[in-house]
Amino acid sequence: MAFKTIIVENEDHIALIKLNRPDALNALNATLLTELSQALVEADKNSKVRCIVLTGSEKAFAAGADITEMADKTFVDAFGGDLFSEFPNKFLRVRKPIIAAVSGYALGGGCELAMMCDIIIASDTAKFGQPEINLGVMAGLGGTQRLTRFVGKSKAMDMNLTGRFMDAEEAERSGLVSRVVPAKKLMSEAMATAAKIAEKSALATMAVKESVNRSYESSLNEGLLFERRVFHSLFATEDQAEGMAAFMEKREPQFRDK
Ligand code: CO8
Repeated sequence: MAFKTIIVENEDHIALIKLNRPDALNALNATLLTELSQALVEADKNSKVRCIVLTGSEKAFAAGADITEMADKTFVDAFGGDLFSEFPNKFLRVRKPIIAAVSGYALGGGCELAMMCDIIIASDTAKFGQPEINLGVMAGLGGTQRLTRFVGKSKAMDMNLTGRFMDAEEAERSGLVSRVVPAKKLMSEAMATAAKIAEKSALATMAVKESVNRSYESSLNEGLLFERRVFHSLFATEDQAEGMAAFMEKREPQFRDK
């Protein structure tokens, strides 16, 4: 499918989705959000794809929701039209792991988009922020919720109240990103990580994604029970038998997603 605001490349078992509005630092307008949802749904359905990588440009992962599209909206438009609710609903239904490869600005909705992904790998040039306060509004897609869970209350308040940016080093120290690499190595690191995940049983990687995400949506006891039940259910798969047999036979496993 031809898209206007994103570029999709399928490489081996990886769907690489690049945000592509260079003139607006990949600001998330309605077209981009629709196209991104479509590309994600397609990648999730495509049986060849085992992991998804989402990235932007060297200068910006995404500088937030498109301010020019929001500027004239009223409360009735925003609340009545349930602004920005369709996109996360679709995004969060994707069952395959999604890696955000972030270089440059990840601000507002851009930071929130990265946080909706399963792993964030950052280049040393990355800057994260929730600067909506400077526009007289606040975060609307997880900037007060996910960010608080990732970096704690004090830093989340700091970023949301002052609008200051967090650099890559601070983001790694605070638990927002999983690793920081030199800008030149960002894509090779993200693709190598995706390739590593693609080698695993897809049943197991989907189970991991569901279980880790459950930890944000339930009490510890409920989350632990959910995790244990999913763990039990993986013993119904051939991949479990193969993975454990391969370990004992000192060979590489051949997963068949069965
Ligand atoms: N929306 C629209 N256009 C943008 C945006 C944006 N968020 N960010 C940058 N641009 C445009 C600029 O207007 C400029 O366009 P032009 O060349 O036509 O004037 C072009 O991109 C380049 O930007 P700058 O010249 O400003 O580049 P600088 O390097 O000087 O500055 C910054 C880079 C610091 C990133 C700066 O552009 C900036 O502050 N951008 C706005 C950041 C921001 O406030 N983001 C939050 C937006 S609100 C939001 O995200 C709410 C989220 C709600 C949910 C979202 C669901 C998806």
